[in-house]
Amino acid sequence: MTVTRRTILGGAFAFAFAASGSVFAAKPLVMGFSQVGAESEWRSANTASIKDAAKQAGVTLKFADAQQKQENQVKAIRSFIAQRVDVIAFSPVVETGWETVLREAKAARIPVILTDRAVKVADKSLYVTLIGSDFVEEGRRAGKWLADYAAKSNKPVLNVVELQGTVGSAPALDRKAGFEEAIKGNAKLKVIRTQTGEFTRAKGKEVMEAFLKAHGKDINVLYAHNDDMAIGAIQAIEEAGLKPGKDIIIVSIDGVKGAFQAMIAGKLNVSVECSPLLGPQLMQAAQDVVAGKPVAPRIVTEERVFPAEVAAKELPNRKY
Ligand code: GZL
Repeated sequence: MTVTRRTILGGAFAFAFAASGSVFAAKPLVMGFSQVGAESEWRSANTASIKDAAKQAGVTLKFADAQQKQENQVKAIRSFIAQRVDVIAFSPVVETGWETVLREAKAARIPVILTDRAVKVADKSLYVTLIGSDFVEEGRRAGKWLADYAAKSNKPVLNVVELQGTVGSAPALDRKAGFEEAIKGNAKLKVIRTQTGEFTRAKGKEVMEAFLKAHGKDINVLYAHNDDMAIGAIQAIEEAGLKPGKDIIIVSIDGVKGAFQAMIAGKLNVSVECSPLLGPQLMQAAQDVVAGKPVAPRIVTEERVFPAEVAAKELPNRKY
């Protein structure tokens, strides 16, 4: 564990106090945070959680929205290094292309914390920890729910279309892998189309319109990697004169309020929770790493599966 600048500074403060008898107010921790963007309800809730938690913890937050562009995140991280922040945190829009900038942060002796999404780097010392969900498990849970549904269906085969998240992002890669693992060898489930909807409502609607144009009533199931794309697809399904949640069964991930409302309206069949409320864990990890305390290399959030039948009861309890 590298001795951080702040630990040395902390010692200096202690010495100054002992020598001079006067007290210095400890300088608030300064965090640079690079956020993916504002592409979904989930992301907005994640941003709110981080900003609220920083305020609660007395952390000075320098926040940068990358508008889903990796080059903007790299620029923001370089700016945080130049400003000599105490800690850098970010949710990487895609898994690859981070080695160079993370090496620059390491050379500047500024610890880096990943939230939400993972990066693929050979040198694991380039970041302290990853705080966030197990996306493969989320994909498995979506696939298992659908396999249980298919087992009870009187249709010989259910044709599935898939709206993937952002190309190259950890949630898109892992949710696809987990879903495929859960339905592998299931003769009743056949994925006939898969394409990115970029985690947004607009793109999810646009791609679902294309799926419907090509396959129409042959589509039995939609698997969407997030609720926002599912909600966009619901609009496309209704505009095509079909009933979402009935003619086309919809399985989605995130568990945002919009999904609960769609389930209560009978238009969405299940949402697998993916909690965006990572702010408090992030601030705690930041304070620990800056104080030189050990931090677990992986902090996984606890999550549930919400089928439509529990949506009305659960909605009042939802925090995002
Ligand atoms: C998952 C997060 C994903 C959400 C989407 O942790 O990275 O990005 O599932 C969001 O809603 O856009």
